[in-house]
Amino acid sequence: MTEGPVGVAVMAYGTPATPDDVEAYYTHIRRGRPPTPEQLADLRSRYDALGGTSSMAARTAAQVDAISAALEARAPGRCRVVLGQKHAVPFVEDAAATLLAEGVTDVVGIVLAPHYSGFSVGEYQRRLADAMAEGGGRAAAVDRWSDLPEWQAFTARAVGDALADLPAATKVLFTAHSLPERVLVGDPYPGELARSARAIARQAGLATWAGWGLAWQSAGRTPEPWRGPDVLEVIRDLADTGRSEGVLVCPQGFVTDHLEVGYDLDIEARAVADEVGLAFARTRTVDDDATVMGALADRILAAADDLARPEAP
Ligand code: FEC
Repeated sequence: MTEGPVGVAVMAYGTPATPDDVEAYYTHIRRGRPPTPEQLADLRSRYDALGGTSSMAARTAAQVDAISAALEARAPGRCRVVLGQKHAVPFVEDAAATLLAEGVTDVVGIVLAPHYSGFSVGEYQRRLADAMAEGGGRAAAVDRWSDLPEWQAFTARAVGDALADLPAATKVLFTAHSLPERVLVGDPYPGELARSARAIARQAGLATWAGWGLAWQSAGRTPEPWRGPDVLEVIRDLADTGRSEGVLVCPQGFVTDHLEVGYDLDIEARAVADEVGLAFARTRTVDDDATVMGALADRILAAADDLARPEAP
């Protein structure tokens, strides 16, 4: 057990700070390979549609502040909270360096994404653990929180509220970021998504036979197979059945209104729904909801307690 505060690395995807940062950001996502001019133009046009950048930076900062305030309320002075991002400064490694420089050697990492995949959340946690270990520190992980009752209840309410303004024959599609099939072999991600969708649908009182389904979104523009079906395809299929008048997309894999929600759903999926004659809406995301951020703080404190426990002889 170490003296002093425990570090908390709240980790998020990151977004370009300005339109000029889009190329460097995209290059980082592509693990150092610069995008082609066409790929860059395509990504820029999506950010342009949102006004040049996404609102993710401000929204992530609000989430970090809310988690910080919840930790402080529960355990005054116990935690030192820092932000660490996957693809933009401050990087995950910067978060570890900040803590180590302050003499904080124990850290709990939590990713602002509810479901675990070795390729997504696992990578954040590995990067944090490696960076802490290099400086003589150690890391514990809150790997998943899609089972959090407060988050499920928030999302079920969001579904119910959105359905109130849609036709009675509306299907709810729970979506998450697609991943390449190759990384999903033996990975818990699809199962976790199915379980949380089922729990939220049940709480929202959706009919299981036709009321809801699962779909994937935002697959990468690479030739390898990505997990499907894609939400755009599902919306078209739904219209073809002739049994639905509307579609409500619930992006359960995301926690805020960033590019993947603001463009891929609010612009692209809405356009497909308009084209095939279905009413369209998507549910609000959790953002910095105080109850859910408080419940995350409880998970963080439980992980900190485990880390502080003296090792068994
Ligand atoms: O608003 C913003 O500026 C940032 C939005 C953003 C979020 C996000 C979340 C996830 N991604 C995940 C997986 C992949 C894989 C690739 C990939 C590529 C991109 C590109 C952009 C982008 N992602 Fe992302 N992602 C966001 C943005 N993502 C931009 C590059 C252009 C494009 O393909 O659209 C493919 C590259 C690779 O092989 O690594 C895979 C997953 C999440 C959800 C979990 C998380 O938040 O970490 C999974 C937000």
